[in-house]
Amino acid sequence: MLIGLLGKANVGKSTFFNAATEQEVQTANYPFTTVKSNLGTANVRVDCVCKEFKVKDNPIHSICIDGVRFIPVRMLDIPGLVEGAHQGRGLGNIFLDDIRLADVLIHIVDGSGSTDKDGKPVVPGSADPLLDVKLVEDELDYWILSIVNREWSKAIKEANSRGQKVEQLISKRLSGLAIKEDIVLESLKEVGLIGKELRNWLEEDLKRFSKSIRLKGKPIITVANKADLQAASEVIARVKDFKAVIPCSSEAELLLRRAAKRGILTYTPGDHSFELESASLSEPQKKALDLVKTVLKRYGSTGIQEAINRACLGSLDSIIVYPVEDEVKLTDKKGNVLPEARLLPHNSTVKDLANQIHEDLAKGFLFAIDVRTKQRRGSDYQLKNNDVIKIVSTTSRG
Ligand SMILES: Nc1nc2c(ncn2[C@@H]2O[C@H](COP(=O)(O)OP(=O)(O)OP(=O)(O)O)[C@@H](O)[C@H]2O)c(=O)[nH]1
Ligand SMILES: [Mg+2]
Repeated sequence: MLIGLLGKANVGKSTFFNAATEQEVQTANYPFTTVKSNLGTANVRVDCVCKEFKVKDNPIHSICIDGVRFIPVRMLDIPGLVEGAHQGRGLGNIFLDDIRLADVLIHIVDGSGSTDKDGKPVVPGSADPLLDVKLVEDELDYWILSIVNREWSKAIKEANSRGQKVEQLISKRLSGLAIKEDIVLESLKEVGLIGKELRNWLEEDLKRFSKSIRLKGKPIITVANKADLQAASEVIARVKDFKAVIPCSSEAELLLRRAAKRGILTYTPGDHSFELESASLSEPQKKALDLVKTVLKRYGSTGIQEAINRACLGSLDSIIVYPVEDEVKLTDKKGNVLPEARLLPHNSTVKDLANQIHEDLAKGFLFAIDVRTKQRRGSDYQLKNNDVIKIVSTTSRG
């Protein structure tokens, strides 16, 4: 799974990225600090099944802290988007190319209203984040439209001569965006274009269809960053009347993670509070913690974890499955208890899980055991969230 972080320049995308992935990419208070995207690993936070099964786990591909499991997901910090990117303005196609493979997008806006449309600093509260929302969503719609209707008349002729269906033609055009045929079909249905001959499509049809594809194929979670700044309360309250946003302070999350690393405090990402470990704090440290406390008090958390979880579990409706090789001890071959937690699309089958673990495991698939119920499951069994599964395969015997 890949989360893309996008937004206009200077809103805090790289700061969000650093806080979520614990990397140290460059950030600065001027536009276009990031000119090449950065790839890192963030985590989805879920309640682990170790508590239910009353076991002490020792995961190898994820982390479990007191029953809270952190599952890795890839995250891409993308350079700032400018109006007209779909026509090649700013970094144009490079920027849009970065979005192609993202399964879900986190759109970061400046919740304190302190950057203009080009990302230049302005008086806090004077810029309107709703304009950023429109700018980015419009750009994505135009971009998808330009891919769908590229050399449209020629494409219609070719499709007719080959007897190609509408959904096949369009899916082929969108394959580079990792948008599958079922999404194309759903969108055609939604905008009432099923059965309408391509040559009869109007410009308006293409526009409505492209927007529907964007909403389904590249879901967006909107985050109002810089929530720690004084002007943010009023700006975010105003935005919330028109758009669902998650208030967020990347700065606060960054401070918490760095302080936790240095042993100054204990903090589990996504928690509503932290525990101070050090009694002697310098003045700058006290000031930084005051900022963090204000954010936690006002919004309940820094918002970073909530955004990641909503993107992966809410928008994409993914499920978590725990594969094991020993259904009694819940271990892998090496004795690691609940060794991994896998994030899968919500309609995944046991066979999909086997394929994800290893092609050979899927090839030799015999049956699976649902560890919770001890029932045998066939390859088409649709997995549920928190299933613990053992796969029995000719390749796993002996
Ligand atoms: N107060 C506050 N400042 C923040 C927050 N997040 C980022 N900033 C500041 O905003 C400025 C821009 O941050 P970046 O992370 O470089 O922004 P960006 O969106 O990656 O910018 P570009 O790469 O230029 O598009 C920096 O001065 C950050 O310190 C936040 O949550 N609160
Ligand atoms: Mg940046």
